Amino acid sequence: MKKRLLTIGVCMIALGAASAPALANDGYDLWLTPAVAGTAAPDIRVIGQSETLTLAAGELRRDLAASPLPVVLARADDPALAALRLSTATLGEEGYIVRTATIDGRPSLLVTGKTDRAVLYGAFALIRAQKTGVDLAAINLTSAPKIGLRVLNHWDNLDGSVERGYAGQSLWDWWTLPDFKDPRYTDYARANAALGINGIVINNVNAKPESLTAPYIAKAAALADVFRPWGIKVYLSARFSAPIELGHLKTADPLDPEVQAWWKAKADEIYRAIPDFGGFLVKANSEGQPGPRDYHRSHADGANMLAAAVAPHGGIVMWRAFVYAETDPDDRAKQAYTEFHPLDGKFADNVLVQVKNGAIDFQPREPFHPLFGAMPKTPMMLELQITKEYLGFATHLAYLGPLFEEVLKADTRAKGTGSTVAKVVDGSLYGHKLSGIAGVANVGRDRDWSGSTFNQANWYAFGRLAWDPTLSSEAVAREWAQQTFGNDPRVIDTVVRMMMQSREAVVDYTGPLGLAHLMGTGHHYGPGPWISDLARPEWNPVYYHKADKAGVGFDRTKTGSNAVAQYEPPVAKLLADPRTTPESELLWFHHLPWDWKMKSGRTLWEEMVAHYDRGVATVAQMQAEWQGVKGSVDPERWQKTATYLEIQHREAKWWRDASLAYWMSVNGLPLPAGAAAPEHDLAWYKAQDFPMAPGHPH
Ligand code: BDP
Repeated sequence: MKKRLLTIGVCMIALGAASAPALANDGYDLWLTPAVAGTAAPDIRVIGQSETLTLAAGELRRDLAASPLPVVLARADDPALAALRLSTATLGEEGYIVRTATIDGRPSLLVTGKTDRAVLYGAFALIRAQKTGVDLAAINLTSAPKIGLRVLNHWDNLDGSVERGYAGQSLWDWWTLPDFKDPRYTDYARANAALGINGIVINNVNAKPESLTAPYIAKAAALADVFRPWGIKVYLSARFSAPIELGHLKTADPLDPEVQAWWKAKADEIYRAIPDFGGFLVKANSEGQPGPRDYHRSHADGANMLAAAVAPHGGIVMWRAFVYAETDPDDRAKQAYTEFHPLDGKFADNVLVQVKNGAIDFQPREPFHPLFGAMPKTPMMLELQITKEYLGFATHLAYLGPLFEEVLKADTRAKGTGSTVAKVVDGSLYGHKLSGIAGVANVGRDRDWSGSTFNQANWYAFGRLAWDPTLSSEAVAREWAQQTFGNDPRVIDTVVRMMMQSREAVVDYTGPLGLAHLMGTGHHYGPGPWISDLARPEWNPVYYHKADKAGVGFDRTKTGSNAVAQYEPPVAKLLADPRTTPESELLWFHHLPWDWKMKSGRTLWEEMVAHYDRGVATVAQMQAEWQGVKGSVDPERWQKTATYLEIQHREAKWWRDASLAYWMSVNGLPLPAGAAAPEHDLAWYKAQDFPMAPGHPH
C-alpha cells in the first residue's frame, strides 16, 4: 500500500512538468488507476445507505476524474427515482443503468440498478467509460451479466504455495487469518468487482481435507467478510474423502447415510460461519483424487450428495468433468464425454458440471470440448485457465482473450447453426437458470499480482468476457490497455497489436497445426516432444503427436479413436476429413504424411517449420514494437516487459529448435531451404532439467 501511495505522489509531482515523462508504476493498481490528471473531484451523492453503496461512491471519488454532471448513486426502487420510470425489466439482480437524468431538478449522471451490488458495478462501468474515452455528458449504458456465476478458481494450497502459480506465493496468508485481514484482500476484491467477478473458490481443486476443519472455515469466513460488500461469494474445493479423514468414517460412499449426514452437518457448520457461502467445487476421480467411482457410484451420485447438503442453504456444487483414468485404454480426449454424457438429466438442480474449454488440458489451442451442447439437461460451466501453465508461465506475453473468444464463439451445432459454446454456458441454449464460468486465477503476492503487466490483461479479459461472452477480445484488449497505460494512442495501438498476435505466436512456437501436450514432465515448462517413458501412456507427449517416419498427428477419425463422433454430426463430418478440418486443428484429428499438401501449397513438414519460424519472428516483432514505446510507458513496467520479452524470445527459439531437432530425428527430413538449423543437437535439448521450476510441487 505504502508503495502505491508513493507512486501516486510521484505522479502528481510529475504532472507539473511540461511534457510529463513516463511515471514510476509497479503495476499494483491494475486497471483501477486513480484519477490524477488535473481533475476536480466529482460531485457524488449517494441516496440510500449500505456498505456497498459507500464503497461504490468511494471508487468514484478515487478513480473518476472531473465529471460534467454531478453523479447520483441510488437503487432503482428508491422513491427519489420514481419519476424517471426506469425500465429495469432486463437488469436482473446485477445489471446496471448509467445515464443522464434529472434528479430533484438537477441534471445528473445516474448510476443505478436493482441491488446495491448492481450500483457498484455501474460505478465501475462509469469509471471504465471515462477512461476509455466515452463522453459522459451523453452516456447511456444498460448492461446485465449474461452468465450468473463468474468465478475465479484459486489453486492455492494451505502451505502458501500455488499450484501452477507464477506470481509468487498465495495471496491468502492462512497463518495469520482469520485475525489479520491483509488490506490486499480488499484491493483484490475491488479489482474483481470492477470486472463483475462474483465468486472465488479459495483453495486448490487438489484439496486437502483440512480446508474443511473449523479453523480453516473460520479463515474462509474472514475472507468472505472482506469480499461480501464487493458482491463476491466464497466457495471451497472439497475433498471427496473428507468424511473418512476428518469424520473417521469407514467410507465416503455417497449413498451411505452416515456419509450423507456428515456432509450435511459439515455444510450446516460452514453456513453458520458464512451465511452466504457459495458452495463446493469438486475434482473427483481425476489424477489420483478420491471420488464416487471408488465406490462404484457415478459422478452424479457424488455431486448430488453434496448438492443435497448445501441445497437447504441455497448453495451449489460445481462438479468438474476433468476426468481420465489410466485404466481406460481409450483416447484421453474421449473419456470425459464417455463418462458424463450418459449422466445428463441425473444431476440435482443445484449442480453445474464444470468442463475445461478443450478435451485434454488447457493447451495453447484445443478444439472445443465435445460435452458443450451434449448435455441439454445439465447446466454446463466453462473452465478456462488464466494462469499460463502451458503458455509460457508468467514470462511469456500471451494475451488469452483470443483463446477465450475462440471457444466461446465455437459453434457446437447442438440446436442448429449458432449454438455457440457461449450460449451453452450462459444457459440460453437450453433455458437453464443456473449458469457459470470459471477461470483458474493467475494471482499471487507479486506486487503486480499476476507476475507481469500483460498477465493482468488475462484476468481482466476473463472477467469482462464472463460478464458478456459476446465481447470481442480485441475490444477488451483496447479497454484494458487504456485503463492500464493511459490514453496515448500510439502506446495503446502498439499494446493492442502486440496482444492480438501474442497467443497465436505461442501456438506457433510450441505446437502448431493442432499439435498439443508436448511439454516437459511435471513442471510443464519447455519442450519435451520426445518424452515416452512415463508410467501412464497419456502423460507422454508421444501419445499425443504419434509421430513416426510416415507421418504425424492423432487419428481421431473412424480409422482411429473416433473422437470426432462425439461432436454433433455436422461438426463431426467436417472434422472427419482432413481437407475440411481447420488447419489450425489438423493434427489434433488426423495422422497425416509429412508430405501432405497444405492449402498453402507447402508440404505439412514445410508448413510446420514455417509456423515455428513465424512464432519466433512474432516475438522478435513484439520486442521491436515495445522498443518503439520506450519513454512513453513508465520505466518500471517498460523494463520488466522488455526483459520478459527477451526471455520469451530465447524460449520461443528453444521450443522451435528443440521441436525441429526432434521431428527431424523422427522423419529424417532435411529442413526446408532457408530455415535455420537448431542451435544444439537433440541430446542437448533432452538433457535440460528444471527441478525447481515454479508452480509445481518439488
Ligand atoms: C492440469 C494441471 C494440474 C491440475 C489439473 C486440474 O497440470 O496441476 O491439478 O490440470 O485441472 O493441467 O485438475
